[in-house]
Formats: sequence, C-alpha cells, structure tokens
Amino acid sequence: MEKILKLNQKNLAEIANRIPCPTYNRSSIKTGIVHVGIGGFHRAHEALYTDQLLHDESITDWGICGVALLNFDTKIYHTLKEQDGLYTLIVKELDGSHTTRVIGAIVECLYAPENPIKVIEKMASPEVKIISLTITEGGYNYNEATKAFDFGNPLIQHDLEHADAPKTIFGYLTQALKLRKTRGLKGCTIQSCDNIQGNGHMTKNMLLSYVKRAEPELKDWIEAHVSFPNAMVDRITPATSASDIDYLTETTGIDDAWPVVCEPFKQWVIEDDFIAGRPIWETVGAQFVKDVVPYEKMKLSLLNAGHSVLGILGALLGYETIDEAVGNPNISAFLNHYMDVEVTPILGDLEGVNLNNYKQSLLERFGNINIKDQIDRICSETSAKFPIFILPTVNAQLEKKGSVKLAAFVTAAWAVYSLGKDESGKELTIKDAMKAALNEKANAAIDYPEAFLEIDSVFGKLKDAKVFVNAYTSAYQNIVNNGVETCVKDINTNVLNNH
Ligand code: CS2
Repeated sequence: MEKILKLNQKNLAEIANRIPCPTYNRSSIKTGIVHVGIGGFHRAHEALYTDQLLHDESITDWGICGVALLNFDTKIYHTLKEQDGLYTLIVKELDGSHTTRVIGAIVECLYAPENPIKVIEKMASPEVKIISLTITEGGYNYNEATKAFDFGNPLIQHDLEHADAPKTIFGYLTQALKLRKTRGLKGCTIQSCDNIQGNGHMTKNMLLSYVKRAEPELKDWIEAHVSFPNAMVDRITPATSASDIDYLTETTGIDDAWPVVCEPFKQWVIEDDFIAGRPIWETVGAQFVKDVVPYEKMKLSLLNAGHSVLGILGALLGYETIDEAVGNPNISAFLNHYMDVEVTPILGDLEGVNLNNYKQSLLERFGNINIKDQIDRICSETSAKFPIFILPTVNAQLEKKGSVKLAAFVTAAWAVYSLGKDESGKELTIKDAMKAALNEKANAAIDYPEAFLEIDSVFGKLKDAKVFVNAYTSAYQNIVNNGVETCVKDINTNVLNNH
C-alpha cells in the first residue's frame, strides 16, 4: 500500500503522481466567482467546468470562492478549508470503472455564520463578476399558494432586522449589492444553478421582492446593473458514502475527507446574459443559448420528475437506490408511461432535441448500478420539488383536458409515504422542511384523502381541480388496499389498452 497522503496543496505534487491534479498555479488565480452552496452538485458541475478552463494558463481571473451559508454547512466548510479547497471528483462510469481527479477551482472558502461581513465584502469586491448559487429549490423562498416571496419565513424577518448579520441569501445579496452601489462599483451577474424553471427570473423576482421591503432605493440600481441568466444544469450527484471515501483511500492512498461522486453525464445550458463578463465555459462543454426555457422544461419535467416518481414509489416498495426502483419492470414501465402520456404532450416541439433519445438516455442514467443514488436523497425536500417538477405538468394537462392519472397516482403515493412507513412497515427517513405538516395532513388523509392536497404552499389550487382530485382519491384508496406494485401493473395495462 502506498503511503497515505492527506489531500491538500502541500501534497498536491506528490498526489499528481497517482491521479490527475490541477496543473495550473492555484496561487496565481484570482477570485472572479463567489459561489454559495458548496455541496456535491456544485463541486461535480460548475467547479469542474471551471477547473477544466483554468488549465488554460492564460485564464487566471475565474477562481471560485466557495461560501457555506448555513450552520448546517459547517462540516463541508471545515473540510474544504483543511484541504485548501481541494477535493476529489470520482466519476462512476457505466461500465463500473471509476475516473478520479482532483479539482482545484475553489481557491478560497468562507463560512458565512462565522463572519457575515467578510462574505458581504467578498460578494461586493470589484474582482468578483459572478455570484452563483446552488441553494436548493426551497432556498428561493417562493410560496406556491401566494405565488410570491414568503415574508412569513422567520429567517427573512431576521434579515430585515439584522442587515449586517443576515442568515438568508437575500440578506447577503442585498447588502453586497448595496455596497457595490454606494462605492460606485460595477454590478455583477447572479447566476442560479438550481433546478427551477426560469431560475434566473425566479432569482431576480424573489430578490427584488425582498429588496423592495429591505432597501427600496436599491431596486432601480439592481435592474440596471445586475443580470440574472436562466440556466439548465444537470449531473446526477449522489450523496458521498463512507464506502466512497474508503474506496478512494484504498485505491489511491489519498485521504480526502469529502470526495464527490457523480455520473459521467453532464450538461449546462446557459443564457448568455453576463453583465460583467464570464468565463468561456463553452470551450469546456457548456452551451450558451438565447432561450433556455425548452431545455429547462424538458429536464425538470422528465429527469427531476422522473426521479421523484422513482423515489416515492421506490421508497414505498422498500428500495434504497434509484437503480433498484428502475430495475423493477413494472415501475420503469410506469415511468415510461408517465413521460410519454403526461409529460411529452406538454413539452411541444423542442427544437434540436430528440425527445425519444432523451427519455431513453434517462432510463439508462437512472439504471446506472454503480451510482447507487440514494432514494432518501431524491425524496428529501419533496415539498419544495413537487411544485417545480410535477405540478407544472399537471396544470398544463388540466388546462388541455389531458391525462393527469399517473401524476395523481404519484401524488397519492406521496401522501401514503408521508405517513412515514414503507409497505412492509419499515420506518422511512423523511427529510423535509415541511415534514410535520406533511405528516399531519397524511394522517388526516387516512379518513379523507383530499386533506393532503390542502397544503396550499405545495399544491396551490390543485384541490379545486375536480378531475385531478377524483383521480388522486381513487389512486389513494387503491394504494392503501392493494399496494403500489399491483396498482402500477393495472395502470400499465390500462395505458397500453388505451393507446
Ligand atoms: C434530483 C436532482 O434532487 C433531486 O430530486 O432529481 O438532484 C438531480 O439528480 C439533478 O438535478 C441531476 O441533474
């Protein structure tokens, strides 16, 4: 066994004899991007694209400062800090092999709860041209019921009262942009990398809602000096497991406390709207387009929704990983029907995209047995995901009087899931900011299934859509009486008979 080397800058030259490492001079790279949310996805995606770019020695302005925003992020912050921002990316290929490399694009790290002013100053610093975000679907503070920014959130109330020590992204961005304005500096780009339709628009709308209340005189400056490009981001990035960490040490002798694992596929389609300039990410595989809406729609309603379908049904059946769920032919047939019958008709014609190939490739990606993407991860925060991944399809189908049966079935399965047990009675690990409310409504749904649809912040006005409610109620009874698998088989047979 080779000598164990701790991953850090000092050991990098030696580590480079074992696996590919950054060959650029990291100490000469300036920070051009502040990124908030340094979880696995950012490190498998934007940071990787940027790392590849920095290998062009003429590019020295686009290092990343990784910001950990929440108390919850303390572990990743300390890990990256100890490792000088370095981490290993392990790509799990379809044939079972692994491609491993060290990524160096994160050249500094900050922990917001420890020093909020430092983060605000960094975001306001003239060399920073882009503030990018992976703050999760729930992080945008959007309420589906009111279709507006949620001022009821206690953290937002906190930020309104403590401008110098904010807790949410909105407090940070507002103070940083205010500093830029008062110092006569240029604006910047705020770039969402989250799974939200029109993620740039959403970021802008939510931020301006907050600014109107917190710093009304800043609004016009933001409109004129800050851009918010929309983007579609994609790479399946499961949570890192203890065995991934052990695998790395055993096969390379590298001691990395938090490597990132991901699938080989990656995609980033971005609107070219960067007011203060941008890295030439297109040279390393990103696509810049005029209108990203069709790509976003396709990805959210097929890939992300597909994940939720597999996750919720799979969890009730006692599966732990997505490949197990899609490996059940009844479940994969159901998913195919959902995509063909309910999603495809609402997508219309997507120029330049072959939808059949795309759907086929999703089944292959979900089925990658090496990835072991956790159903717990997929089902986490479903209350924030459902309105983005599934609801738009349902609403569009209702409008055109199309089929909503399969989505209603998944919704009913989620209501049963929210009781907290799988079909064999085993406890489910539910991670959701709305866990208590979901559980309360799930219990009420035992006698009155519609109760679950009364969570307006998730379902909006869905409880008033008779066609959906009827399909949902009968699906609920069916699941309770017969179990998911029998129901799914029946649905599959019916779909085939009707087409
Ligand atoms: C997943 C996504 O969180 C989820 O439910 O669908 O994290 C998904 O893996 C990524 O968006 C893939 O690009």
